[in-house]
Amino acid sequence: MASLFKDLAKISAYRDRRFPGTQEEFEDALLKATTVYVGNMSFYTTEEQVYELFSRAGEIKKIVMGLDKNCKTPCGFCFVMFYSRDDTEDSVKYISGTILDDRPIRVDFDWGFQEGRQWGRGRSGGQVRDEYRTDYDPGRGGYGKLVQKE
Ligand code: GTA
Repeated sequence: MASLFKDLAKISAYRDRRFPGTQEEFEDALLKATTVYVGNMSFYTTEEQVYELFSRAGEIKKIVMGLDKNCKTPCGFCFVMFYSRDDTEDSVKYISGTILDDRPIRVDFDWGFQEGRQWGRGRSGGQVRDEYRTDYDPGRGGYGKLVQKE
């Protein structure tokens, strides 16, 4: 079956500034990826819940939960690794935008998990987006970190 994800503009808007290669290598990795990044998760969602949901797309090799680098607690994202590319594409097609713990999650192709990528990169330990947001989000620790410090 022809892939729906040949057009890189449609494949991912995210660019990892810590990817250790060229833009071309980054794009190539995304086109072959069997790993997805899952964003906009609640801090309370467990690995078991992620497993249950993503198993609907195919057999999962491994899940890595994203953690706050200071507290070592879940901070609202994870990586799901599949065995097959077709299952990976299905998870992006069918699971992205679905509701998990009352939140629409975002499923994005990922260039590949490496040790260290499980940690939030925000100054306060969590994800960068939770540093700057100004809304109140009870599933993600309340207000953004900068607002909390004001
Ligand atoms: N495949 O979309 C993604 C993705 N994201 C958002 C994070 N990761 C992702 N991987 C894929 N797709 O391993 C991965 C990272 C890392 C881990 C934690 O998750 O590769 P992070 O979220 O803490 O930090 O990463 P990251 O990704 O380096 O943050 P970045 O790109 O600076 O900013 C993410 C978002 O935060 C921006 O899109 C924007 O919405 C917001 N943001 C960033 N800077 C500002 C700012 N100055 N003001 C306001 N908002 C900001």
